[in-house]
Amino acid sequence: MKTTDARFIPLPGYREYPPAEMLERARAFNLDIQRRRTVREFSDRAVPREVIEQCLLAAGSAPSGAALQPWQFVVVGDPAVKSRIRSEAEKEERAFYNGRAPQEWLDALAPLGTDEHKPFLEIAPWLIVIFEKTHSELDDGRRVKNYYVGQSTGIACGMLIAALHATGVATLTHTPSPMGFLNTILRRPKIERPFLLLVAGYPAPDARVPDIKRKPLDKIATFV
Ligand code: IYR
Repeated sequence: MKTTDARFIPLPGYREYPPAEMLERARAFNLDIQRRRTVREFSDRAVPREVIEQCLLAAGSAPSGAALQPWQFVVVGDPAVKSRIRSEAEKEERAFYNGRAPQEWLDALAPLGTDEHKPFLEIAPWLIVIFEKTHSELDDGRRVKNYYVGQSTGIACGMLIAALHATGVATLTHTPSPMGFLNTILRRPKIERPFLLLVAGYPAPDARVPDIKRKPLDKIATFV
């Protein structure tokens, strides 16, 4: 397809707000998203599949390189599959915590209190495995290269986490490394690379999180 084949429609759905309302909305959004914390202690209570589906649709609306949407979400609710994932992830994590990770990395992780035990992979109702795709299959069956795959998939994951948070679903961004075992267990093709494993569910009633602070604006942003 050439650029000249592009078809356009009037911008649908855009909303402008008066500046005061803009600021109010920005503040409200920030306040709400500041309540998001990464959770490592989950309840086994069920979260309806339809909730996850809506959040995935939201994530799938993310901008992407050449609008090719280079992601695949694989949602695992089957206890047997979750158990296999836990067992393979813990194998990698044992190697990570017992020699593979340099001391500097282990020091950086110390405030989080993480270790090789990953019971949440079996306890939480849903594991959402996000794959980044090096190639896309077009409707006519042709295989084309994807662009900015990491950026695109990262944005989609951010939107997924935000959507789940807005819904009341807690998440953990888990990155066992390496993650190749996810292709095997979930039978995904080579063009899909595991990007992130998102654990989703209700927090355990007694869930605790590390006492860490977020950087202030002047440490994360510069206006020029
Ligand atoms: N994948 C390991 C280690 C780990 C790495 C980072 I960077 C974290 O922010 C947290 C954990 C684990 O999940 O324990």
